[in-house]
Amino acid sequence: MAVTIRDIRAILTCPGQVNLVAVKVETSEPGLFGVGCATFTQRAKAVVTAVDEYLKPLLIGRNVNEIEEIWQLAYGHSYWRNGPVLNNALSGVDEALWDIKGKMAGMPVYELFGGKVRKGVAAYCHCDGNSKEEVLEHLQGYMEQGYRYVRVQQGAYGGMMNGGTMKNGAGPLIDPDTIRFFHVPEGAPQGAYFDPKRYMRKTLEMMDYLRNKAGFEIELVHDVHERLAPIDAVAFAKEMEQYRLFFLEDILSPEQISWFRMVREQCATPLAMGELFNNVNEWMPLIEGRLIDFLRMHLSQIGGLTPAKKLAGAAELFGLRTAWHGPNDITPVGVAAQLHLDLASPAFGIQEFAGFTENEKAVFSGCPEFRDGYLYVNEAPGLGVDIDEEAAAAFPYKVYDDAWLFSRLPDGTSVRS
Ligand code: GCO
Ligand code: MG
Repeated sequence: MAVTIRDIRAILTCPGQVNLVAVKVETSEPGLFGVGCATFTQRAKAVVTAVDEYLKPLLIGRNVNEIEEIWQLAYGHSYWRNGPVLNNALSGVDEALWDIKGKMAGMPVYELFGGKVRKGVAAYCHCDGNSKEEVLEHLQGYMEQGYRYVRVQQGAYGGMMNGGTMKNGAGPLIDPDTIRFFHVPEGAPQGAYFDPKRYMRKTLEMMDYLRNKAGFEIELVHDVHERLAPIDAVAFAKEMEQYRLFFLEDILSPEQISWFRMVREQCATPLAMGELFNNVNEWMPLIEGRLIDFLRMHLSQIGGLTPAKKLAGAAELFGLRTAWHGPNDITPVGVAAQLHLDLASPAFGIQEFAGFTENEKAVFSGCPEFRDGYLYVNEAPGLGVDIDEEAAAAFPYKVYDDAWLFSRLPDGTSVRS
């Protein structure tokens, strides 16, 4: 008698700075359930609706063993190709089904993917500061914690003044400091102002300083976060080549990926892209053309472990590596799902990691552990992470502070973040 899906529900909780969505899939076998990650923090409530109103009625009663069948059915059932909301909802069910399959097999999920090709997963963390000196100080701190890979930024993304974000939306005109600092026109609206050319200059100065002070042993990454005009991105990648980055991330927006060819023809700075991708048509040209080096997809944004497993295979065949997206807008279940894939992938590159707050560890048991530069799963069958729904309810949804997403150029032009 096949084990079937008995119930599916989305669990929305905000134990840290951002809204997290987990999905619990309960089965016809008493006590057998799975948990997956469906976190799209800027649109968490839309994902909850997609899970509870669309996937639940579609999938209840189906055989939990048939993960690929369920993924293809759920993906195609919307007819129009999935975007970020539906992909996240599908990811929550998909990862929960892999969790269930591991529990039924009595094995951690990495065993189902062919077993470990490494004993620990090397991680990188985020290092920021308002000056190159402050970035160096923080970098040295992370190196003492055992990190051998560190992302370095000076002033968040785009080098925003003092790394802060302006108040967003309507309201009084922006403060006098911003007006002076960015020389904005009269009547300029609120926003997170940044100056692309200043950002380039300050970041190159920072990199030069860090390499002079910290040397080339420490692997550094930097995230441009789509803040440059394409031709400036080409120049920036070329100037960064001397600093031997582990990778330079999101130098272009998803709408401008055709410019990657020009970058590739002019420099050997390793390139990373993918956290904003939802659809195979976005990443295939970059993989086929070997136009980037690291795949940065957010697993729930592309539909979960099932598509990510295929992407890791494509990376191996085309000479790319994985660097799954994983700052603070992902549940510990989602982190564990990435790690199980990282442990079994020959094409693994590096894993982004933002740590867990004490409240997140109170809501999610079995969180992966960081020790001396490496991440470890807890070896329990499945993904190894569970959610305490009562504890989750104690941290209700918070309106997302999206001020940093109202990015503006010095003349007030609104740009993507
Ligand atoms: C990264 C990302 C994040 C995103 C965030 C958006 O490389 O970790 O760029 O910092 O900005 O995930 O919600
Ligand atoms: Mg990024």
